[in-house]
Amino acid sequence: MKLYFSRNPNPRLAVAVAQYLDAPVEFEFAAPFAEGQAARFSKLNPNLSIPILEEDGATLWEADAIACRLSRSMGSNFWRTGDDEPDMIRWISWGKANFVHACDMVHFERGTKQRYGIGPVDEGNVEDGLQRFLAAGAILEAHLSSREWLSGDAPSYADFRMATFLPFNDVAKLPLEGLEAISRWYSRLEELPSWRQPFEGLQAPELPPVPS
Ligand SMILES: N[C@@H](CCC(=O)N[C@@H](CS)C(=O)NCC(=O)O)C(=O)O
Repeated sequence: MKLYFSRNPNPRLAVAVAQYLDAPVEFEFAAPFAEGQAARFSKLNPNLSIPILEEDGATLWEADAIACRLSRSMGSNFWRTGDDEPDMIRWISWGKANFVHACDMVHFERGTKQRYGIGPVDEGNVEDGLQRFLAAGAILEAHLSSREWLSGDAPSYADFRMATFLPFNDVAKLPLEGLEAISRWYSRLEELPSWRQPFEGLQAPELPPVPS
């Protein structure tokens, strides 16, 4: 199995999952949007985006699908199975439409666009993202105030997915202050070496810096 990755948020998530599960994947740094790369990567993923998991001549794209695949192949309950699965999927689904989406909106303006010179920060989009972050953050805060992990009593993929953009908060600057349960939960995630340092030992250039 080969996992094509970069240091950006969704590939980082997939690498962290593979490392957490100790899955036997070969990691290959990829830059599918770089000049000259489209022809190769469009055959692996018509969206051109990463992560991509290549296995037995076929490819699987979307970090969530890759996490499910790796968890199954490792016989792990990280992607919950059986009666615990719907609850985990609830948080993945809600997260992508709400909390993660809000983080993505702000990170895209303050992070991705600035790193890659895509255009100036659209303050209207940032404001919209911040409003959504606060609304979703209140729901997440309430849920996490009485528990350590989103689903059950151990980390699941829902925790990793919910936190996709938080390692990039040096540039996104999402207001986590006052969201104490979320901050405690995120500190617990950072205690996991696979989450804190997923790229340890891997060959991958640093992301372009965000100009100050
Ligand atoms: N919905 C996709 C999103 C994938 C995506 O947006 N990937 C971005 C990074 S976050 C990408 O391919 N960027 C090009 C790069 O990192 O070189 C997923 O969850 O896997």
